[in-house]
Formats: sequence, structure tokens, C-alpha cells
Amino acid sequence: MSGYVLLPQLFTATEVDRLRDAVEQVHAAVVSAAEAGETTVTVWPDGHRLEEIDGTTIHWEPDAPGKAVRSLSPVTGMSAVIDALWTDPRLTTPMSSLLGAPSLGPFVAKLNFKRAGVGSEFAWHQDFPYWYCCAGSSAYDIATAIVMLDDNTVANGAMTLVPGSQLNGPAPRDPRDPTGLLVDPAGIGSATVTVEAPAGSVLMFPSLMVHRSAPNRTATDRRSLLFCFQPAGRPELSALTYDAERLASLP
Ligand SMILES: O=C(O)CCC(=O)C(=O)O
Repeated sequence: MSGYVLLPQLFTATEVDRLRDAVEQVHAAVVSAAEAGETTVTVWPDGHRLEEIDGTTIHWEPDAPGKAVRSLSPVTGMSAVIDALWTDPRLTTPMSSLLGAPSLGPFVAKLNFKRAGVGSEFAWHQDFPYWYCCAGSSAYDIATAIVMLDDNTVANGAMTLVPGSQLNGPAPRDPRDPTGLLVDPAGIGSATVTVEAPAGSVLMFPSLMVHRSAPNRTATDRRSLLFCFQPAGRPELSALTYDAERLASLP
């Protein structure tokens, strides 16, 4: 079983335009709030800089020559156009099947920008260990729907998955990674799939799917909205605390 679902052009060009406008408005509002207000800055062991303002965290691009946002999380409650997707049956119906849960709730929504020329790599990882540090074994029951706001191509860093990897549980992690979260690339075989798809397409996969994405070296942005769903009634990521010590109980 490949474990992922690709829904090509699930959203129309008009809907994608509306979502692009919404994400750029959220981006502008968060960046100007961060420039004007007091932020809490955290530097992760890999050197990445995270800045929290008004309940949202800006993850800055680590190597961009100027300032560029790599991601914003969470983004729920900042735009009615974005929030509407939490209950859109085009997402919830296939997501319910993927998770085997009749009724869904939000875990977190985030925005990845992969800006033209500076959008950086996401190294091989499963979402699972990060969420396990926050949600414990509930992390097994979380899956992500990526709504592509621009065409995804090999050149702009389309997602690459290891189909079937979700069946093998938490993957051995990279002993050289200072965060302790990344998958050991030595264990990745050649059976990978890079998912190229037009804007408006949606890619869904569970927390145990091993995946990465390459940098965006093209002249245009590759933006995505990521909706992470879980069975209804569980706390959202924003209500949980990250406890790195939980990593010790994973392979
Ligand atoms: O947007 C991407 O290219 C990668 C997304 C991802 O792997 C993540 O946010 O964990």
C-alpha cells in the first residue's frame, strides 16, 4: 500500500487565487506584527530561527540573503478563507478514509512558502517524532493534507515520498542531526516518488510517511497550505508542549 493520496486539481483556479491572496495577507500581517511588537525567539539546535508573535511562529529561512519566511504555524483563526478548508468535504471525506476516523478535528494548519530562489530543503523526515514529542501516541493518528498553491515540479522542490514507509513505524533517525528528528538518509532506498502536480492539487499522507523536499531554485514561489487532521475531540498542537525527552523512547 503506497499510503498516500494525490487528488489532482481538487480546487479550481479561482479558489487557488483566493487562497493565494489569503496566505499573502496572513504573511504580511504576521511579519508586520513581528516587526512592530515583542517576539519570543527560539534558536533550534540546527541553527534555524523561530520567532513567535501573537500565537503564531515564524520559521525563517536559515540561509536566505535577506529575510524570508520558510513557514508560519499555526495559521488557524487568521483567515476565513483558510479556515473554511477544515470542514470542506473535498478534504475531510478522503482524510476520514485515510485516518479511519469518521469524525475529524484539527491538529494544526501551517503555511510553507518555499519562496523563489531561497526556499530551502526539508530533509528526510517523518512528521511523527515531532508530534510524538507533543502528543505522545496520538501522533500515530495524525495525517496531513497539502494544498498546493502553485504548480509543484522537480525544479521548485516538489514533495518526494517513500511509498509504503508508513507501514514500518518510526524510522531510525539520523545520529548526526542535532534536532534528533530527521530520518537517517542511509536507510532510504531508491523506491521514492516525487509528486509533480498542478496548483490546486492536494497530497495526503500519514504522520509515519517518510518524505523530503528539495530547495526551490526557480524564479517563482512554491507555496503550500498544510492541514494536519486527527480524530475529533483531541487537543490541537497549540495546546501541547514539546518534550524532547520523549524521543528517547523511539528507535
Ligand atoms: O512543503 C514542503 O516542501 C515540505 C513540507 C514538510 O515536509 C513539512 O512541513 O514537514
